[in-house]
Amino acid sequence: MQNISDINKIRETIEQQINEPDTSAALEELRVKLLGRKGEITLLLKSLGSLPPEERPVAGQQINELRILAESRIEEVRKKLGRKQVEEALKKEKIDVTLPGRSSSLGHLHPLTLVLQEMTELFIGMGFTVADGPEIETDYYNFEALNIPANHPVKDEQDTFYTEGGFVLRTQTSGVQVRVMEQASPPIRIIAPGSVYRSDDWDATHAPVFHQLEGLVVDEDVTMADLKGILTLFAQRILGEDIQVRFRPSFFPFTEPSAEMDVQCFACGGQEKDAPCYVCKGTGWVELLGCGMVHPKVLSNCNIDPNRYSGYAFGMGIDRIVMQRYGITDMRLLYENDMQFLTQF
Ligand code: 2NL
Repeated sequence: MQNISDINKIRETIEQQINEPDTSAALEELRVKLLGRKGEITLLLKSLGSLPPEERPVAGQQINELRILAESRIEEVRKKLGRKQVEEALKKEKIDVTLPGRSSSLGHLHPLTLVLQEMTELFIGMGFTVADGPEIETDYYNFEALNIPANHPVKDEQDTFYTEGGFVLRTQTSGVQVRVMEQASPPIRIIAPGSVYRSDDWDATHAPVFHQLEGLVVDEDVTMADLKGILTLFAQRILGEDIQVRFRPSFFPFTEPSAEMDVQCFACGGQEKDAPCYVCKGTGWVELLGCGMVHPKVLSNCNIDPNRYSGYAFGMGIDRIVMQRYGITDMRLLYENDMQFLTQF
């Protein structure tokens, strides 16, 4: 049975205990103890009904005052604890703005990209545009359209990766040029740079993925002299005005006649004729690219009349050129993402 002395006792408890909680959890515990469903003040209110009716209004008012007192004291302490929490957080999170900042390191382009961009810009300067296409090709665009029918021995040299749906990872970027020839009419003047694939093992001079830049010019009256002029200019721009070039007969199924363009060895300058130069092996010349006049069959495959138009094409591997330019002796370094190697460029 609760009575007036209980009220006084609870009021004293409030005054004594209200400042004890130092966390919001402890404060909540105190609130439940006083005002919760089974809290002391709540029980007191519930016991009103057992008092004689004439005592109820006075007791009721006193209990109510007690409830208001408890609520307001708890609210005060809640605010005080909140402020304390913020102050502590601020103390902990203090930032020393005078400390020097941490610098972030800036990346840079891969040597393959650097050389590819430099070459692309040279050709753009000579009036070429850049064409792009898929790396997963059909047998038709990678081989057939280029005068490489099924069972042609070149398919052995250019063995690649095949998908279950009958596609191949392109062995050259020529498919890009075939698509351009199908869709545009001459004059055509394009380069097609990009990744190409062969089923080679990884070793110092081979990789199953490498990079190629091919070029194609088709117009009326295009001759081998145009090919020699443009490619000699390209070699001079990329390796220096004084570089010597030579063209050797060669064979590609998609060009006729075909040639290989060599440049004077840029490591020994063609001088080490007897001593074994690591770049030219003492020959004085380094192979830079393959080229030739576009085969009439390739033109007609792309609906271009070989009696009216002629064209020249060329293709070069970028990886070997990058290796020669920077004196890299192992091709795998270009693909291993070793930061110690890459940050040198
Ligand atoms: C090499 C030689 C070459 C071509 C690529 C070509 C493309 C079309 C038509 C005719 Cl669409 N030819 N490309 C021509 C000659 C040589 O590449 O050694 N590449 C790494």
